[in-house]
Amino acid sequence: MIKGITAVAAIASGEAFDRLSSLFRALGLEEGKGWNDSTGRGAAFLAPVGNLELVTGRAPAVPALLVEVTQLDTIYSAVQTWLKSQSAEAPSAAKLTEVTATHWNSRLFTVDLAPGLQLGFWESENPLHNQPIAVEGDLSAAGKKFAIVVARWNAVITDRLLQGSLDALHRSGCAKNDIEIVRVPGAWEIPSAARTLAESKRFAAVITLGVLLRGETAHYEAIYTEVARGIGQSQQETGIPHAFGVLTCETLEQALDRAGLKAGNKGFEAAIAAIEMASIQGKLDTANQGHKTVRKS
Ligand code: DLZ
Repeated sequence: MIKGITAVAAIASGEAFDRLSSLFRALGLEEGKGWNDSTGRGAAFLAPVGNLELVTGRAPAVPALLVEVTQLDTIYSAVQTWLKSQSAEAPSAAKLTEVTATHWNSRLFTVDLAPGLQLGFWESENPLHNQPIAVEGDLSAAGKKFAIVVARWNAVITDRLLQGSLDALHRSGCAKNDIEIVRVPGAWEIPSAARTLAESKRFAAVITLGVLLRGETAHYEAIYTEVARGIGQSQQETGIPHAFGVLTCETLEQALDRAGLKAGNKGFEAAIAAIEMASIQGKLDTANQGHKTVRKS
């Protein structure tokens, strides 16, 4: 079964290699496993969608390294910011073109990072290729505020969940000052704190983190049901997305596996869901606002 396609790009110098890696990191591309030995270095960057495009005859007038994006203008600003941060080290190397329309129904800009190293960013004007239109969230947390409610009970686990959530938020562009963390005694206290935060309307989403261990928790089912109901009710009644990162496990070992050992980090996953839902909620609110305006006129 095919898992993915790796296109290998040979970069002429170590300096250009470092510049390109730095730009990809600044844009939040997820890093894969790199390598470094006496023969050279490799840096892997993972993209949600990968293409290996074979071309014969007329080659398209674009750089060989092309990154497809959504929100091209935001990416343009991010690249400009990155370039400014680099200018002291490499004053003359980088050149950024304007965003221009291509003959293949897209918009594109390029950046010259080093001699012989040009990178292109593009956005299709018809990314769905006539598929039915769906409202979809993006995974950008930049400029949005998030609240995290985390239980201290089983802190050895919940601290890891919290680290996972913070990792996801930071990697998605959320500023440190835009994250508010509230620590509560146990899972039982999560719903009321989450609700207070959601009612303040200061946050795009609330992330809830806790661990209930069946073996250690008296009335486990009753507590779990109430915590889940309370978080769900807060979400529905305030209209603020709440991500559910409350683990329910048989044993501590199982909980550790879900907090970053063997089965991913559920705190990271909850934060990603919160970021996506914050984006969807924003789009739905905008659509509803437009609908109201149309009905009034
Ligand atoms: C009391 C209790 C128990 C037995 N087990 C857990 C647990 O597994 N996970 C958790 O987050 N909290 C537990 N608690 C604490 C309650 O959630 C609550 O904080 C206290 O009962 C005080 O109201």
